[in-house]
This record gives sequence, C-alpha cells and structure tokens, in this order.
Amino acid sequence: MNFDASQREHDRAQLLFPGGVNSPVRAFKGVGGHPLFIERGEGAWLIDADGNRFIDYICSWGPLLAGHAHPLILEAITRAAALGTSFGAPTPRESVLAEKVRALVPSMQRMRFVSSGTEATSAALRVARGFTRRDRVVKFEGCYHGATDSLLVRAGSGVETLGLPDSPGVPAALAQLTTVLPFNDVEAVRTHFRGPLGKQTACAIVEPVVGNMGVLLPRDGFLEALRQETQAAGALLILDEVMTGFRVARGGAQERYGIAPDLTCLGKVIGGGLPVGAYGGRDEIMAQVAPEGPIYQAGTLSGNPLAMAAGIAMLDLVAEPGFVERIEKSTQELCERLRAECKRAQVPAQINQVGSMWTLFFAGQPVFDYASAKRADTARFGHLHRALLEHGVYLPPSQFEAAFVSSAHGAAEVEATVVAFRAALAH
Ligand code: KE4
Repeated sequence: MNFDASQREHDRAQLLFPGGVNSPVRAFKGVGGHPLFIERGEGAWLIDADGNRFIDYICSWGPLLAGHAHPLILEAITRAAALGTSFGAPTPRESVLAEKVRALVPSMQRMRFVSSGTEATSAALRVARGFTRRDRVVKFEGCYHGATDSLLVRAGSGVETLGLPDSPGVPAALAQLTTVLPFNDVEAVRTHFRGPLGKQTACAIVEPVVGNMGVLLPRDGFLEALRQETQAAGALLILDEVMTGFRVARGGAQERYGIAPDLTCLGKVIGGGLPVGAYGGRDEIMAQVAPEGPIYQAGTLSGNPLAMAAGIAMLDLVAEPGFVERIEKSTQELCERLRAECKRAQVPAQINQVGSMWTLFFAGQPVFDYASAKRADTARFGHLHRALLEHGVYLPPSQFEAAFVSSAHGAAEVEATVVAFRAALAH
C-alpha cells in the first residue's frame, strides 16, 4: 500500500501539533510507523489520504456504534445545524436526550451534559469529594478515565502505550490523594475500605469492563465487592462507562452486571460521533451541583444542539430491539474466528471480548489485570498491526486499547477481516 500522502500530512502536522496529532494514541507510537490521515468514513470503512480502504475497528475509539456517516445521524445533525449551532441557553433537545439516557440507564436520576469523557470524570470526582467532604479517591491500575490530574496516576490507554505511568505536571500533593489498587483484586479493595483510609475515601472510580489495558473482564464478585465495600465505608461508587455505555449492553455494564452505582460517567456513543459527555446519578448527589448546590462545574458548549441531535439519533438506534444484540453477535463470531486462526497458526493468543469491544493479546495465559496485560508481546502486536494495515484492516494502534465493532460491520467485513488475519499471522 502507498502511504505517501499520509506521510506528507504527518510531516506538515508535526510543525503544528505535538507528535503531529491532537491526541497521543493517534500517533502510532505503540505500533511503529506514522499515523494514517483520513479523508472519509463509510459505514465500517475508512478511506485515507492515499485512497486506501480499511475495515475500521477503532470507530473513533468507541463513539461510532452505528458506523461512519450513518444516514439517520447525518440527517439529524444537518436539520439541527440549519437552526443554529449553539445558543448558550437551555434547549428542549437536551431534555429529550437526557430522558432517553435515563430510560436506558435508570441509575442516572439526574445528570449534567459536558463535552468529553474527561470532563465527565473530573466533574464526577469533584462532586464525590464535595458530597462526602472527603479528599481521597481510589482508582485501579491501568484504568484510564481521561486526562484529568487526579486520575493520571498509573493510568492506561495512551499513558500506558507511551510508558508514561505518571504524567509530569500532576502535583505530587494531588497524586498522593489517589490510591491505586489492582483491578479484579477483591482482597485489595476490602483491605483499603475496611482500613483507616476507607472512611477518608470520597469514591472509587472504575471502568467496569476495562478497555484501556486492552479489554479486561471483571471477575465474578469483583464489582459486587467494590459496591459493598464503598457503601459500607460511606464512599461513592463511580462507574466510568464512557467506553462501555450502550455498548456492552443497552444499559451499559451496570445493566449487564447488575451493579447500582452512585454516579455514572458517559461519553463516546452518547454523542453519536459529536462531542458529548455526561455524569449523573442519585438525585440527592446531583442536587449538590451548581446552581442548585455549591459544587461548581460548567461548560460553554455543554448540551450543544448539534451534539444533542446526534446523540438522540444514536440512542434511538440503541433503543431498537436487536440493535445492540446484533453487534455483539457479530463481535462474538469475529472473535471465535480469530481464535481459530491463532490456533491454526499455533500462535499463543488471548482474545477478550464483551459486547462489541475486544482485544487480542499475544499471551499464553489469561489476561485479567494490569500485570498480565503488561506481559503480552507488544512487539508482536505492533508487527500484526502493520501487517493488517497492508491487508486493509485498521486495528487500534496499541496493545492497550480496545477494538470496536459497529452495526455497519456485516458478514462481508467479518470474512475479510479473518482472511486478512490469516495472511498477517503468516507474515
Ligand atoms: P475523552 O475525554 O477522551 O472523551 O474521554 C476520556 C475517557 C474516559 N473514560 C474512559 C473509560 C475512556 O476510555 C476515555 C477515553 N478513551 C480514549 C481511548 N482509550 C480516547 C482516545 C484518545 O485518548 O484519543
């Protein structure tokens, strides 16, 4: 394949942006080579600046549950744009989307829209600290919750990809208020919340299904223990469903695993490809948020009319019977076929999948936490990524990211992906 135009665009972009990108994971640092510059998307396909076509398993890092340029989402955005792009005032459309969110995620009795997942998690942390009047927070090693200071501590995603376990610029005094526990470790959760720090802890925030170490599933009892222990210690449980929301089940991981959080963070799918995040939960907690209560959070483009229109169209698709289930079925079939290809090639690999998110680890043992994810052969993953590009398949450019399937990935895309994998594994 020819990537000359992308190379030229990357050379130009490096004079303008750090690494030539506006978000680090796009830089291909985890797999080598330079990023593709994209011209357009069509359903499950991306077309790059050189005219190369790829089956897209990034889906904008999760938002595009209905694939690229879905006609109903485009129509909703176009109609909204004709009425104006932003008013800095409330609109009925915000309530329409919030009612749809609440119908799918009933634990979000009231909520607040923001413009990114990072805004949602940083706001949720502040609300938890303000509501409990406690400063300490708990996160889990390898989980990533956006680029917010208190949570850029032993985070996953691009932080892990670039080997930056703690980012400079995060004040030590703040980082010291963040306790990091191993994911899936019930004993560590119990020891913390039953110990002296438990009653000083405002909240635990967790990716209920981790996407940012690659996909890791919660072990039986882990989420339940976290719910019980936070409750007993008077700490809030925040489920970061920015990635899992509407994707691992219609009502997110909290529906799939039957966990009732105090606060939920959403992003990605909720905006249908436009910038939307949200945080929300129990009414008594949200009543503490300004202007009703004293905890401050704000945003110029929060509830943006175009983003609301896209989100409404997206959640209407999610609400359709069979929509989420069909995508999960395609994903399960794809992963089964890829496991068979790895077996045929006698390559030790683990493929973790839940809903329509999955990750292939080159590892001989199950991958269930940060330590086991780190043991995967990332060099081999980089080689696979480059080989798959040559065969028209675009995986996330990092071992520590989730791959995503959309409603636009049909039987033809699954078949073409399996054929490409077989060829790439033989490289
Ligand atoms: P954003 O601020 O990027 O919208 O959301 C932050 C965030 C919060 N919580 C979870 C579980 C997330 O996965 C994310 C963002 N995910 C990354 C990919 N792992 C976004 C891609 C990027 O950083 O460019």
